[in-house]
This record gives sequence, C-alpha cells and structure tokens, in this order.
Amino acid sequence: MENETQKKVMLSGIQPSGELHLGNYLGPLQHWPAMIEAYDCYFFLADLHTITVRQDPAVLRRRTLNLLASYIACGLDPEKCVLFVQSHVPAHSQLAWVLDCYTMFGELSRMTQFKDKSARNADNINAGLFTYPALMAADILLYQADFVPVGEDQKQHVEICRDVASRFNNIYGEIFKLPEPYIAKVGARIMSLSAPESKMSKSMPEGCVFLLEKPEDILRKFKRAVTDSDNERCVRYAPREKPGVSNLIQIYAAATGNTYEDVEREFDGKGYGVFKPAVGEAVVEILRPIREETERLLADKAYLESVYRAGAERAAAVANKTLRKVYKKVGFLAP
Ligand code: ATP
Ligand code: LTN
Repeated sequence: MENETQKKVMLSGIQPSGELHLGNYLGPLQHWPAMIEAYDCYFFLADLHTITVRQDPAVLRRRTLNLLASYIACGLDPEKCVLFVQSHVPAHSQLAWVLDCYTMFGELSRMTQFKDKSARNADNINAGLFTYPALMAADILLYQADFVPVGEDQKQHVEICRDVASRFNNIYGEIFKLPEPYIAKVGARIMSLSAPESKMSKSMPEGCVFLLEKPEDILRKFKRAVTDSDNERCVRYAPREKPGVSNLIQIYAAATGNTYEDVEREFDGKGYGVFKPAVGEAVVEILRPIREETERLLADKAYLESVYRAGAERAAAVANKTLRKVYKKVGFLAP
C-alpha cells in the first residue's frame, strides 16, 4: 500500500453527465484545490458511470472535455495532482468486475441513488445502474485512497466501498486500504432554488445554477428563489421551518467562507428583497473567474489533450499495481 511520497491519498470524481452546478462546486469541488499540497490527489472524470443512463455520444465527449477544463479552472493544477478520464484507465473496469463478485445483491438494493435513478428512468433499469457502487469501489480502491471528498449524497457509496473492501481483505489479507468519506460542513447538500426540499441537481434545471451560466441568468434565478411562507420574513437559519432561506444562507456562507451566524448577523433587520440579490451577487463573483478560465482552456484543445494523456499514464501505473495484486490473490494465472 506504499506510495512514493508517503502522503495520504485523496481521490474523487464527478460524472460528465451534465454541466457542473453550484452544488457540485460548493459541496466537493471548491475544497479540492486546497488538498493538493497536503495529499497525493487523484481527480477523475467518471465517464464510465454516465452510461448507466443513456447519453448522446457527441454531447458526452464535449461534456467530458468541458469538465476537465472546469476542474483546471477551479484550481486543480495538473502538475500537482493527477487528472484523468476514467475510461482511459482500463483497470477501473477490470477491478469492477472482480468486485461485482464480492458485492451482494441485498446491499446494492439498499442504495438510495439506485432507487431514485431507477424511479426516474423506469424504462432503463439496467444492470450497470444496479452494480454502479462496485465500479465506484474499484475507482477508490485501485489508488488505495484514504479520503474521498464528496457531497452528502455519495456517503452511502463510500460506505459500501468499505464493506466490500473489508470483505475482500478478510478473505485474502490486507489488499485494500479502507477509505473515509470527507464531507464539508457547509455546502454538503445545496438544495434546489425552486424546490428547496430537493437537492440541487442538473436533472431539475429550473432550480439549478450552472457554473458556466451568464451572470444575468444567475442573478435572475436567485431573485426568483423560493423563500418561505412563514410570517417572520427574517434571515434565520432553520432548515426545517425555513428550508428556502436556510438554503440561501448555506450558499452565501459556502461562497463567502462565513458561518451561518455571520450571515444572520450581516442581514439582521434586512428583508428577503435585499438578501436574495446579495446571495446572487456573491455567487456571480466566485463563478466569474472560473467561467472565464474554463472558456480560455476550452480554446486550447491540444493542452487539454496533453493533460488527460499524461494523467491516464500516471493513474494507470498506480492502478495496475493494485489490479495485479488482486488478480494474483483471486487465483488468475499470470499472463
Ligand atoms: P444527478 O443530477 O444525476 O443527481 P449530481 O448533480 O448529483 O447528479 P454528480 O455528478 O452525481 O452530480 O455529483 C458530483 C459531486 O457533487 C458528488 O460528490 C456529489 O456528492 C456532489 N453533489 C451533487 N449535488 C450536490 C448538492 N446539491 N450539494 C452538494 N453536493 C452535491
Ligand atoms: N458516484 C459519484 C461519482 C463517482 C465518484 C467515484 C466519486 C464515481 N466514482 C469515486 C468519488 C469517488 C457521483 O455520482 N457523484
């Protein structure tokens, strides 16, 4: 389980199945750049995962490149961490098959994401959607990751990864390191602006703010954000009674690095008419440099190509080592 630098390993991925949104950014992504110095970091584009739901091939290709550009624009320096595309490293699919055989039907049936996505795609409940956590476990275990920074909704998948890894280790010895989810205190579950009882998600575009959206569209979405119908009309964090306002407080806090109390104090005595545009402005300001840098990088395809090629090579070197150990342990004849 050794790595060259002896730093702890951090790994995460996002599916290029849509445009990046504010939930993806404020939840996991904005915290990643700060981790690069302290950890050995691997950040990938989880394209294999996206085809559990039908994708348009040309759109998927474009989104994969867009996401890579956004990773770099958000501060992931490819010289200091490994950025790669999941399908470029065959060990992910190879280990996933092995782990499929150590993952139980019953545990997969309990996954909330499977239940949600199969309800939303009733005409395409495919085997990949069901066994998805085994592929995600392979993504993590190949790199012997210590920490997996994700949003709250992915915690269950990191837990099943630990269960599968422990089951495997109990049979074959200490092959895999058991990863911990790493979930931010503020921003781990950003809710939809139009329906604050649901998480912000690209599948509900009305209440979702996309990273590359124009400032005027972002401001409009915040001005229209659903607030609560209680009579109090003050900026107070109370997620049960005031889900809309509390979500806006969470967004403002995550965007400015303040606590919920700071935000309450700043807007004490001011109404929603002042608060909502202020949240919009704060979001526009943090997204502006990211949008501009993403656009600049997308104009340089040769550079992006050089990044993902080098990333795949570095990732494969580590991943293949783990895969070889696993193949040996389960009894496959060496090629
Ligand atoms: P979907 O629309 O299919 O549910 P998604 O918008 O959740 O997708 P993913 O690619 O599944 O996007 O998520 C990428 C990362 O962003 C994951 O770590 C996930 O936990 C995190 N994330 C997604 N939505 C939110 C949210 N609303 N708040 C905080 N983190 C989020
Ligand atoms: N399941 C995650 C994406 C993902 C991931 C991973 C995250 C795939 N493999 C490994 C962390 C580690 C999602 O849908 N957001």
